[in-house]
Amino acid sequence: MSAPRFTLYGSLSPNVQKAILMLEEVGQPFRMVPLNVHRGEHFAPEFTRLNPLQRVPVLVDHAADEPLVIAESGAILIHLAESFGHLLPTEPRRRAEVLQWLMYQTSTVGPVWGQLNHFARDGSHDAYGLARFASAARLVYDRLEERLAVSPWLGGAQYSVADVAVWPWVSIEARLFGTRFPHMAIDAPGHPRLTAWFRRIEARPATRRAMAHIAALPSNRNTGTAEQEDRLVGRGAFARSLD
Ligand SMILES: N[C@@H](CCC(=O)N[C@@H](CS)C(=O)NCC(=O)O)C(=O)O
Repeated sequence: MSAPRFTLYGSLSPNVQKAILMLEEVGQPFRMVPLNVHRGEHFAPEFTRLNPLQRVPVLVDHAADEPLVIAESGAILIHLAESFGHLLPTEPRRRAEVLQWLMYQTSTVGPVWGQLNHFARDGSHDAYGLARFASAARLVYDRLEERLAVSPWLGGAQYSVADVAVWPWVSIEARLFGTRFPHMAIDAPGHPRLTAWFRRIEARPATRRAMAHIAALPSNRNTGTAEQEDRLVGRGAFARSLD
């Protein structure tokens, strides 16, 4: 049996889950290389050579003689969509709409919810940071609900990479915070369209296969030492000089 065309480096994080979801959408087998970011495995020289940004996910496409290495989850989704002609329209207007919502995910949904995760979970006692990002996160939920009131899918008339990018984030935030921040629960009454959208995607065969794959990945939370956690978030001895 030949080796799969793709290798994916990653953890259990939502940005990695996006890539898994998309690989299942395009029906491509892949080799998964799990990295524990809490232990700083993504700072190792071998991984840094692949991605100098020291972030996961990283996808390697071995189709050509010289493997193509892609970091940034949005770029990974676009590469897979274009390679297999799936979930990214070519007609300029429809494509622009999809890309707008994909960029909204990478520029806003992920970073805002990621900051909330930090202030709500990681032993932070910064009440201002928590209040600021809890409110910003709520605004994102409201924006998604507004969008789904005028469009069946985030990217327009068809399921697209924009939906693939947002779905794992909604899934993970619900699991982490659905009790503490009730609007984040999947079935919260305040966002019926988002709930219906989530359930439609959850029922897709590719999503089911992706979730089975994700369920088999190790959870690395609370596995890092205090020093490794400081390095991960760039604080304490790892804070950058502001001189
Ligand atoms: N914009 C990047 C964000 C990637 C990212 O933040 N990945 C996290 C896991 S979700 C990571 O690698 N964190 C390790 C670190 O920040 O050192 C993407 O969309 O791929």
